[in-house]
Amino acid sequence: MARVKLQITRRAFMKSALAGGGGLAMAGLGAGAGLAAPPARIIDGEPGWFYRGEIKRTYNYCDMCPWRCGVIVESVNGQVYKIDGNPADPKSRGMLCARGQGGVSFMYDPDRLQAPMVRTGERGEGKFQEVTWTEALDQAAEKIQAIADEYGPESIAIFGHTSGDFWLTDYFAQAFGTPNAAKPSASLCTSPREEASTLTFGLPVGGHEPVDWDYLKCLTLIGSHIGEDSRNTLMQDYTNAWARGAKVIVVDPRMSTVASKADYWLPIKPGTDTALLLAWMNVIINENRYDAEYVAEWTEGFEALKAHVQAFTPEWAAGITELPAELIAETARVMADNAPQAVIMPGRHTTWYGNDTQRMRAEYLINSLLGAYGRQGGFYFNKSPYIESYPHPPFLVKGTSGGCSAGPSEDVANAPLPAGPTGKHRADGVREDFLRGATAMQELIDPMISGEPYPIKGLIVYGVNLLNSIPDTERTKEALKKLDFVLVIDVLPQEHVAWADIVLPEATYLERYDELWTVAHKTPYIAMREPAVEPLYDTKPAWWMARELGLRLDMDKYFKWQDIEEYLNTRLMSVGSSLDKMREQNGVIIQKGKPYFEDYGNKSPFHTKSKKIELFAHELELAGLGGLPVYEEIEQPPDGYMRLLYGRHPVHTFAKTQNTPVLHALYPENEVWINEDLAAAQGFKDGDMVWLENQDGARSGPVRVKATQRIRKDAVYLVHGFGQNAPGLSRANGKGASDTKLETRYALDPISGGAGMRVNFVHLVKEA
Ligand code: MGD
Ligand code: MGD
Ligand code: SF4
Repeated sequence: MARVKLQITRRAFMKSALAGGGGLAMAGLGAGAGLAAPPARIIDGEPGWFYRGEIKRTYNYCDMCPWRCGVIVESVNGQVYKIDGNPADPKSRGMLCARGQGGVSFMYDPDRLQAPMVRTGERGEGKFQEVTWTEALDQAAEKIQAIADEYGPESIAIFGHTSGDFWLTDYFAQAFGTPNAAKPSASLCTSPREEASTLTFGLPVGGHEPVDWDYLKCLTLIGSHIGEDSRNTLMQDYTNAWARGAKVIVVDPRMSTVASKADYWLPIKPGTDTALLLAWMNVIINENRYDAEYVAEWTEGFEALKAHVQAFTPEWAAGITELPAELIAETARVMADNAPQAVIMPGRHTTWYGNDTQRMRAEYLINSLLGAYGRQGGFYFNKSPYIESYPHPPFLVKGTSGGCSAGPSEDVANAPLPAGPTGKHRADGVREDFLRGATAMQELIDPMISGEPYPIKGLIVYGVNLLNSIPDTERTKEALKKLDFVLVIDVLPQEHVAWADIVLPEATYLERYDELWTVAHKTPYIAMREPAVEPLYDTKPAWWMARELGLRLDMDKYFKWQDIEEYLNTRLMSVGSSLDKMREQNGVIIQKGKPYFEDYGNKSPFHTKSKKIELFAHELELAGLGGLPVYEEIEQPPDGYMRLLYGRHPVHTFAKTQNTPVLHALYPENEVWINEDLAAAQGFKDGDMVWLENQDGARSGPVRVKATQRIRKDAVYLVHGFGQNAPGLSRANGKGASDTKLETRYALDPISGGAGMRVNFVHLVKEA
């Protein structure tokens, strides 16, 4: 009884604490260069910004991370002062996380790129000279054209991320005719979960994990670290469910923030999750705890699955996962007792060990046994909003860039499938090994070096942190040296910018219009982005750059629109709206969804061949990859080494916000988490400065030791995005250690093409 009381008290405390934290964040980080705006009339002897002139409010969607919450931006006299969550937007509901608030500071970062530049020194030296936009675009177009004439359009690769990437990675790439467009948010992030979902349900997960939070009773997180992964509405939904008393099971080798609030923390041996998942299925099936009616009506392959899991008992899994067999059985029962309002939430960053699609399928099979899909409190079916593309002639190739965001890239025409150098597609348009729905970014590097199976000679990098996001950075540098042409479009002098031939500085999301943000959701919706102020310095938006390049490359027929407002208004006309009407409707258009089975009448919501959930994946079986998930042992750390794990920090996004003044002030450098007893045995203590060295001799640091009992002895943990080597980033340069630089190898998932990066081992070296 005492335990229950304590739990309720703690939940109530957490709810108010989190609400308080949100309130603080909302009040605190908005004014000037993103610093606190005290609620006083006079600030530093001057009237508060809100008295200095008329407050202009504009609609936008946040670009500080890929979640893209709807925001309202307040500016006075051409200066942005404040960003608030848009209450009408389903992904912010009037709130923001710290990074969203930090957008003002991101925009006013004095280190920003300010004018187009051409290289004057060697690649990598970072020596440039400023030029006019006309000179930069003319030279870039000339180079691109020359490469395409000699080697074909496919010899230009385009890497893109952040929300303006649509213009380059999707629109420009498909119109130009290169299949070699890729986003890190696919093969370095979500591709296993998307591929597994497509194989099992015929449907992708989409950008927003469709957990029906309001009615949820039991949440299981496999590695997802909500709270450190600080996606705004996800944290709101989690907090509400938790405060309501939903059970929480967290599986993580590290006691993450969310694990510290969970009912069950399973400190699993890294890389053994599939064994745990198989054992959970064993318990759920053998104890008849599955939803037999649902399984009979909506799934295919149950008998094969039942036979398959017989050997995978909790005792078998205990020996592999280093978790007690009773705990494995008990947590399976907790899930089943709460079904169908019980879900294993698909993680987002799912490229871990190279066998990741099978692990994700195992998660989906459990959710299916519990009858969670299409049921209130389980998973809803998300639906994309209806809106027409801007009319254009058919593109030369179909998009293959993928990515975790169901956004602008849905807007692609039905063009023939390309044959990329990763050999994904047969000439008849059938996916060769049906594997790898999206082009794998890391696999496009080899053809840049070897020229096989055909050469890639030019690279356009839009909003991708090339030397901080792709493993094996030395290989990337080798490729950069070999290329005939490198064009970088960015807002900051990130490390890779020094390797460009031409640098085009973009205006930030607060200074530009952009493609509409179309979101597959329980309530499908469309959000708009408009500039709050004129672009700072000599910067321009991506849509303008893509169009200017297109016009110079004889692609006029794809760029008939004269400006972005015409483009957007034409699209919006198809849903009876316009930019003006959207402004009157709080910046969003919300449509009706079809979340549950009853919304489909006699039709099946699943898009597999059988129109059912395919527990047994025939396609995988035919390809020799196994119709049902199996546990595969992975390499263990050599003596004296620990596995390198990594993840997020609540106030930073990847490697792009470390230089943002207010976010830098909150968390200026990362730490290496190591088990306290192990650290002591190795002669290290909390606060020591060390270097990390991996199995191949790559080093990063110095970084501070965080000696803690909250992590297993076989792993260390770093927040991703630090340890940068970019002198132009005056705050971030040289702070902490880089997980990426220690990831000299990765394990390729044969099904999704995802690059598992948790296959590197490090040891601590005293700072010299
Ligand atoms: P992961 O990187 O998959 O994160 O966020 P998630 O999908 O939640 O998981 C990190 C967790 O996995 C860590 O707690 C780590 O200890 C644990 N882990 C490591 N190895 C294993 C293992 O073998 N088994 C298990 N069970 N757990 C393991 C990523 C997500 O975050 C993504 S993809 C994006 S795009 C967003 N990025 C982002 C950001 O940059 N900053 C912030 N603040 N939030 C973000 N939210 C999103
Ligand atoms: P960021 O560091 O956010 O990561 O990969 P990236 O998207 O490459 O880099 C964004 C880049 O865009 C930066 O160079 C930034 O300056 C620039 N930028 C920001 N705003 C704008 C803009 O408005 N316009 C333009 N043109 N540029 C802009 C993320 C990817 O990384 C993902 S999604 C995941 S989940 C993986 N995470 C991950 C990890 O956790 N560890 C390691 N080692 N590698 C990882 N790779 C993947
Ligand atoms: Fe911006 Fe935070 Fe929302 Fe991401 S979760 S879009 S950083 S407010």
